[in-house]
Amino acid sequence: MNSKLNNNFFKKAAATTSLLALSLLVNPAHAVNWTEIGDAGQLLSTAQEPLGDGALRNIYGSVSTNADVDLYKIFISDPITFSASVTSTSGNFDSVLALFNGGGYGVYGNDDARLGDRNAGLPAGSLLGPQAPGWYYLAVFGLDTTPTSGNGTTPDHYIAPDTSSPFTSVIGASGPGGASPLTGWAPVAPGDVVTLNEEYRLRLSGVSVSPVPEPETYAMLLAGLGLVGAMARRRKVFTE
Ligand SMILES: [Ca+2]
Ligand SMILES: [Ca+2]
Ligand SMILES: [Ca+2]
Repeated sequence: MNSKLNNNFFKKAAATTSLLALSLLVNPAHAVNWTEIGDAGQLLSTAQEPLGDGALRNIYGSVSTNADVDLYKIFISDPITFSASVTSTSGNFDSVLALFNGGGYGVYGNDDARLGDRNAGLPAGSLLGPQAPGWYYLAVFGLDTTPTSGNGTTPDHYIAPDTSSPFTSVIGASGPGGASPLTGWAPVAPGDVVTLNEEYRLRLSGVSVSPVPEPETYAMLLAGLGLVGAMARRRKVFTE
C-alpha cells in the first residue's frame, strides 16, 4: 500500500467512527415496545417506567374498569415532536390521555382525538404541550374518571374539567385544582364502576428510554476516536 492509500484509509476509518459515534449519541437505533407489567399504578409513586434502550414507540396495556388509571413515567427527549395516541383492541374503550410534568402538575389532556372517534390523542405541536425535555407522567384511563389535586377528591379539586365540549379539544390543566399537583383520581359518577378489561395500544413519538448514555459509553467512543486518530498520524509519519 502506498502512503496516499494508507492516509485515505485511516481518514475514512476516523470519519466512519465519528459518524457512528454521533448516530449512537443523537439517534438511538433501537425502537422499544413496552408491555405493561401487572397493572401500572395511578400515582407518581406507583407509576410504571418503561425500560430498554432507544426510542419508546408503543406501550401495550389494559384497563380493568372505568375507574382504573395507568400512569407511565416517560422521558420526553423531543418536546417538539412529542405525541401520544391510544387505540383499543375492541374499539369500544372510550379512552382519555393526560400528561403531567415531573412534579405532577397537569400539562394537557384529551378525550377524543377526532369527532366520532372515542380514542384519545395528544397531538404534536400543541401550544399546550410539553415545552422542555425531561421526565413526565402519562396517564391512560377511561372517560368516567378524572385527575384531582389538593386535599380531596371533590370536583373542586379537579385538575381538568371533567366534561368539555367539544370532546375533541385539547385542554390544559384548567380545572380548579390545576395549580396543584396530582394526588388522586375521582370517578365522575361515584359508585358507577363498570368492568372494562380493555386492551390498548399507546403510540408515542419524541419519547426515549435510557435517555442519557452512561459515562463509560462516552469514554469508549472518545477512546475509539483517539485511537483511530493516533494510528492515522503514526502511519503518516512512518510512510512519508
Ligand atoms: Ca393497567
Ligand atoms: Ca392501573
Ligand atoms: Ca375518549
